[in-house]
Amino acid sequence: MAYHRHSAVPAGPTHSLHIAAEVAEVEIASGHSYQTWVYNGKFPGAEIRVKERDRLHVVLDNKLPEETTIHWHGVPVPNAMDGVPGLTQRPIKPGEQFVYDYVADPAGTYIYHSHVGHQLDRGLMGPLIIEEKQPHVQYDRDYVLLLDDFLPHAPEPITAGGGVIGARSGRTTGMVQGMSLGQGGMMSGGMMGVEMPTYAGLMINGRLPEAPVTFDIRKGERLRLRFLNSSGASAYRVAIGGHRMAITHTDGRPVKPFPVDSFYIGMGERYDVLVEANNSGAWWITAAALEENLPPARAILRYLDSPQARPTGTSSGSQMC
Ligand SMILES: [Cu+2]
Repeated sequence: MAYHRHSAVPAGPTHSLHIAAEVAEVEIASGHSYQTWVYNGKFPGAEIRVKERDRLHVVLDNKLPEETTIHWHGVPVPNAMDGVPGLTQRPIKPGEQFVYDYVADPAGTYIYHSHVGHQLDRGLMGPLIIEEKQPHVQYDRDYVLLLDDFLPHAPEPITAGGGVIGARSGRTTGMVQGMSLGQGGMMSGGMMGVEMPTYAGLMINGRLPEAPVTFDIRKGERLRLRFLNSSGASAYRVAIGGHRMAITHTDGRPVKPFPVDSFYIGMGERYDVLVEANNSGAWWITAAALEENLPPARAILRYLDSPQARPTGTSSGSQMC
């Protein structure tokens, strides 16, 4: 059934974007680059930020050696714009273009990503923020933190794995043990977790833990942090040293704010939280994988009025709530 939330409300201004899906070299830590598939040469793809009811007009240019599409994860777009190959559209062939055009509604925190095979695991993803005209919470800063598991090589199809399952990772993910692994097509988007590929690291905004991004803040501010889990197969526990959080939105939808010390975020999920900046210093924001034995993804929350530029200790130390 079609979803028309405010269909009587006229659409806002149009944002015309051009997105090239292409092969590019991206840096994920100082001096550590690798070649992968991304949008407009960037990993993650550039943030798309519009107001609710604005119109998005996106020309996707497929410069990849394979077919591709874009899925607007979580946004109730018209069916023909949903980017599911073979179901809502023909996959876009190499060298071809496709135009996605829809009204961005309702407001929320979303992900745009490829919906062909395991392309998501290469880096074809980015944040899509549809801002509320009247948010139900007040804040001074708004930051996006996209979580991803880093696959340093091309994703491999399930059926051609040749002992990938168990042999390299030592196990399969718990929820699907005993399932038939026959159909690669079931794995579209890589989000169903039939096996755990050999990820080499966990990232926030495309940076490995040794090269974290820093979010500058000032004492007394209220921060809105939007966490997006764009990982192919990693779920996380998220926490911030020295601070509690209030969850204000789950999967884009507003909820009555409730305080937490940490929260779990699964693949494809989004949590928006509010943080009161009331504890000067520099603190780790960490996202520890629930199943993989990898160093947690992390970023730095830095008070500009503090002389400290980096948190002391490790992200898994006593700072954690
Ligand atoms: Cu998705």
